[in-house]
Amino acid sequence: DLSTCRGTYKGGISPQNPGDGLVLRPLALADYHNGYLQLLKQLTKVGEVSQEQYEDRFNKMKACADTYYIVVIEDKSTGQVIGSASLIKEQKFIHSATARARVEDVIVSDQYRGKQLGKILLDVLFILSKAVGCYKVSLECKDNMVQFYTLFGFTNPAGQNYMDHRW
Ligand code: 16G
Repeated sequence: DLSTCRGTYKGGISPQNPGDGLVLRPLALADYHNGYLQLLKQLTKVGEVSQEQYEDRFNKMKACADTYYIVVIEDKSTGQVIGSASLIKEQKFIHSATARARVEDVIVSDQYRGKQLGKILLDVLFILSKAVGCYKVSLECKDNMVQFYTLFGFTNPAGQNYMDHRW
């Protein structure tokens, strides 16, 4: 229910109306042909992903009930996906068997920046993470995005460190 969105926007836009010709919707199986993977290339290395691989991954995610929420913004005039953000819900035993959420793969296409679309995506993921019962939401991001996420109340809590190990 996007009407619970508490964000304020300039210029009369909102998650229900993200801008002229733009719509917010869940990622679809057909988005392989609508520039979704090309969009992700603006975030990081995507590599070769065939249509079959994309569809297999999409279907595996969809089969995990109440876990993957991938929200995209489509430009109806081109049919292309020009923004995306993913919320992943992780089940926990702690905090009375609750769940937590992670914000991942947030990207707005370079030609569409400065239109508050990142804010719309983030606000929608916040609403979703509360609606699906998560006690917190976290993310990791590149240095140049720290300021942006700070605007949404994300902090780097003392005593918690992001670490990874790559192969
Ligand atoms: C950023 C993204 C993360 C993504 C990673 C890819 C957000 C909030 N963070 O940290 O979701 O998976 O970049 O970078 O969108 P990598 O290819 O170096 O792992």
